[in-house]
This record gives sequence, C-alpha cells and structure tokens, in this order.
Amino acid sequence: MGRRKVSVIGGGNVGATVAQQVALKELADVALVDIVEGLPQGKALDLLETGPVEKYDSHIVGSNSYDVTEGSDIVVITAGLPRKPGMSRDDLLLKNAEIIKGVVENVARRSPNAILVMITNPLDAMAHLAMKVSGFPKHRVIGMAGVLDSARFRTFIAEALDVSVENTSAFVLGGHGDEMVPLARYSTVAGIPITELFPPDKLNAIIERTRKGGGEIVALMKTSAWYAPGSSAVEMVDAILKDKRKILPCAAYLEGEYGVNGVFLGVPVKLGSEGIQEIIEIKLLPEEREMLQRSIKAVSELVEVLKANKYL
Ligand code: TXD
Repeated sequence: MGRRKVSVIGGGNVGATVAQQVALKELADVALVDIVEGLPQGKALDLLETGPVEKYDSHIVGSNSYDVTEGSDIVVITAGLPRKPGMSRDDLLLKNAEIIKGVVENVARRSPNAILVMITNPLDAMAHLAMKVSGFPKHRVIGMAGVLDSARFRTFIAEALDVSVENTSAFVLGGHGDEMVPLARYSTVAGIPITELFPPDKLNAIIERTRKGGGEIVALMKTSAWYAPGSSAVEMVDAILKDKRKILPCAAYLEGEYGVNGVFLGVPVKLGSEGIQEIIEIKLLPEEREMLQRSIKAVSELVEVLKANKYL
C-alpha cells in the first residue's frame, strides 16, 4: 500500500503552510508547485529537512512542473494573488481567473480522480471556474472558507466568554465575502446557543468582526492571513483522507439546496473519501434567509462577470 499524495499549487504563504501541516500530521506525501523558479524546490527541501526533528516521514518535493503532481489524491489550489490593503476579495477576480484556469487544466489532466480543494480568492467564483475547467463532478470540487470563517467566529466567542476554544462550535453560511452569514442560533458553547450567552449588541459586534476578520488581518500585515487558512484547509484534507464523514462548512456547488441553483456557496457538508458526501440543509428564519440572499447575490455577480469574460 503506497502513501497518499497531496499536491499543493502555489507555494506562497497559504500553500507552504498547507504543505507543512500535511507533513506534520503525516497525512500524505506532498508535491508543491509554483511558477517562481527555485521557490517550491527550496521550501520543499526545507520541509523535508524538518522531518527528522518533527519525526515525520512524509516526502515533500517542489517543482515548477506539474509532472510531480501526477496521480494526486487531493490537490489544494492556492495559486494566485492575495489581497492588499483596501482591496476586496472580488478585486482579484479576473487576474486570479486566468491563473486558476491554467492551473486547473494542468492539474486535472495529471490527476483525473483527484479531489480539488480550492483556496484562491474570490473563493466561490474560483471554485466554480475550477469545476468548469476540470470537468470534475461537483462532489470533487470543494472550496475552503467556512472552516476558516467559523474558526474566526469561534476565536472571538471563546475570547469574549473566557472559555476554551474547544467548547465552541460555530456556523457560517454563504459566500466567502463581507456578506457571509455567521449563524448565531446554530453556534454554541458547550451545546448552549450563543444567543443565550451574549446580549444582542455584543453578539452583533462579534458577528461583524467575523465578517471582517480577513480584512482585519490584511490591514495589520498588508497581505492576507495564512496560518488559520492553511490549518483550515488541512482539516478538510484530513477529513477526506481519513474518510471521517465530518460535517464542515465548505463551499459546494448547489443545485436546488437552500433554494439556490448553479452557484458555489458555503453550506454544511459531510466530507469523506468521495469528497462531498452530502449537503446538509438546515431550516433558516426569514431574516437569515434574507442575509443568505444578499450573499448569493454577491457571489452571482462575480459568476456573471466570469461568464461575460468567457471563463464560464
Ligand atoms: O479563506 C480563503 N479561501 C483564503 C483565501 C484565505 C487566505 C488567502 N486566500 C487566498 O489564497 C488569497 O486571497 C490568494 O488568492 C490565495 C493565496 O494566498 P497567499 O497568501 O498564499 O498568497 P501568496 O503568498 O502570494 O502565494 C501565492 C503563490 C505565489 O507563490 C505565486 O508565485 C503563486 O501563488 N502563483 C502561481 N503558482 C502556480 N501557477 C501560477 N500560474 C501561479 N501564479 C501565482
């Protein structure tokens, strides 16, 4: 029985973190690809040399060629531009679309059975493009955003109540943009809905901080986050490789669920060896439905721009 293989495209901040976490958890061997000459080779060698200290045997190879990705079980795609201060995720649309198109063509040809975990922003639109370009079935194209957005939500909840982050569970629905929908009713601390634990103004402040959580970090360090995004992607990789059937909020292609048709949107899904094994539908209150509609509208607008530019 051979080792599993995870390829990571884009050896920048998020990509290198994903490669490191996959190796640290000894989930698989890793192939790291980037267009910058020497960068993926150097980072891969550095990570390989970490193995004896951290006690992992995962093999890590870096290359500017996609040939090293051949036969991957999972391909995590982080290639593309990150945000700079003042930019929204949507400002990256056409530049990253061009990059993702090329990347996915190269990846899909060499790993026709892989599961794609998309990270590049604007996330939901890039996942849509990856599905189109790869021709992969919808259960094998999954966007990472919800795990990160809920991790941010959980961090702020735990901090405000001075409790362990392990006691928290949080739900964020919708697109990965400022219109995302943190669902307080379904977010709990030791099983207690947070609507019971916070006065409305405090709760609203936490929800608002979650929505702007990515931007808060961009404003501080002039580029986007990578530790929590990398770990979030690896939680998904772990659930898939171990066939955990774990319910996580992920961007999935919806065909009727939540009354949505033909767009990627963050929803609770069951992740296992097949990729998305089930989309979980939860009942929404009218005001939550309305917030979700706004998020759908924001994602659909980007999809329309991709269509107008012949990417979709
Ligand atoms: O929640 C989420 N989904 C996200 C998404 C959380 C954090 C970051 N998010 C997005 O991921 C971010 O907005 C970017 O679109 C991507 C990657 O962010 P990262 O911070 O890792 O950007 P870097 O450090 O600039 O790395 C990108 C790498 C860089 O090394 C480029 O040389 C490479 O991508 N790149 C390419 N690699 C291969 N092929 C092509 N064509 C290519 N173009 C750029």
